[in-house]
Amino acid sequence: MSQNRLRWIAGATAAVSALALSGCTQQELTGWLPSEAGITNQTSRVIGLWSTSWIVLMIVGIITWGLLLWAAIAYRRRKSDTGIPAQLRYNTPIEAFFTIVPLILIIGFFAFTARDQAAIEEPVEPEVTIEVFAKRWAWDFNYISDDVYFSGIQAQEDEDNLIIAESLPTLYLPVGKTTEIILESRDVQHSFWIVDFLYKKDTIPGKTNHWYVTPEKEGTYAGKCAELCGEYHSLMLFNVEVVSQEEYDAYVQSLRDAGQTGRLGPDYNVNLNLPGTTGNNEG
Ligand SMILES: [Cu+2]
Repeated sequence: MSQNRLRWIAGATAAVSALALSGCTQQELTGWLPSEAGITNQTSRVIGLWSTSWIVLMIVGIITWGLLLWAAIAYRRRKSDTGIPAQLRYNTPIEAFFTIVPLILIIGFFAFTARDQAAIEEPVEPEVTIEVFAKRWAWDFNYISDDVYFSGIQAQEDEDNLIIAESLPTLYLPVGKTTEIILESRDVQHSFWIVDFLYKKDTIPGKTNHWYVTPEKEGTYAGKCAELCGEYHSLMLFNVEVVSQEEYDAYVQSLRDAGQTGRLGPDYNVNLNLPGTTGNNEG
């Protein structure tokens, strides 16, 4: 390759990278994830894992596409060629390379994912404990620390099939407080997903799951069921309001004033006749 051409390629590469790196939008910084760093104590960790994985994969992609293109051009059929080209098989160094490099990549992705997952799943002493019961097709929220509850209904639609925002169940969380969310199901398997928190976890009948999170930014966030659970799964929506401690206390007081004290426990579950349960006729 001539010096001139090399210089041209180097120049073009530098120009493209400068362009790509200078004008990073918020979307690009988060790798198009629907969130941003600092919404919870976990979002920057998730965004970091996601974006770094993409950068590594893009580099692998560019090298691979480059090699493909180079092979196609360098070994293209010339006018002087006759017959079929030399038939090659078995190249141990290249085959070993093709096996070992992806293996190293996969082990790397696994290790970093396991590290971040362990950090996110680490139980912490909660300042606020919320118990969530998923049910077809809505949510019940028990504010265990404050002994009040809220019982949701599934999203309602207007004549144009648009969701009526006021009909959605809303979960209130105080900002900056270590929160334990206890996840349970009243019927079938659901998944509790707060989109901007970049995390979801299944609610499984007969099993209790835990999620530890500290919301760090006040705001309204969308939540939904992320496990197909029946006819109105798509209407199993909720909102999350991350609010100041004063607003949270005022909300808790409003539930208390409405008489919603105590807990909507498992006695409201649908599947009461689990194995080992004695029949009703035996009293
Ligand atoms: Cu569901």
